[in-house]
Amino acid sequence: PATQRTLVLVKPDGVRRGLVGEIVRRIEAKGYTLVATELREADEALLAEHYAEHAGKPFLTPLVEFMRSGPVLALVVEGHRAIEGFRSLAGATDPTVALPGTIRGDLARDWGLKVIQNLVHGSDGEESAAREIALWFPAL
Ligand code: YYY
Ligand code: MG
Repeated sequence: PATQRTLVLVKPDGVRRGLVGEIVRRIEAKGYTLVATELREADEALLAEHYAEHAGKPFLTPLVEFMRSGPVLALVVEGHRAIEGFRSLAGATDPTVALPGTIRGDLARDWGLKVIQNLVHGSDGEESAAREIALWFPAL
């Protein structure tokens, strides 16, 4: 498929730390297009759906608690191979080993908490992108 859409979240740590502009700048500088954005406070039901693949994992409860700790910026980002491309911009899940040059590698660190605060979420495949976009932006 040519053009893809992916769901990106700037997590509460990114909003709190004033990194929304920097993160959106990187997405735009890469050449992707913003299709929709919304700043919102996610409720537990939305987050349980969003993180359904992680049901039963030990980090799910602290993850949902963290994701409810403040507003998140949800974005739909579009471009050729945008799903893989944003994952590449974001870097590895663990910010300690995420490569410099990536959002997580440059801007996040391990705070020694129960959950990894790594600034951003990006859909990990076409199926999850479609599911997550429908969840966060039902009108799209
Ligand atoms: O897709 P990505 O965000 O890179 O990682 P996932 O494996 O989907 O995990 C979602 C989210 O959960 C991750 O961004 C941080 C947190 N997490 C964690 O705190 N501890 C882990 N061992 C794995 C994930
Ligand atoms: Mg994931």
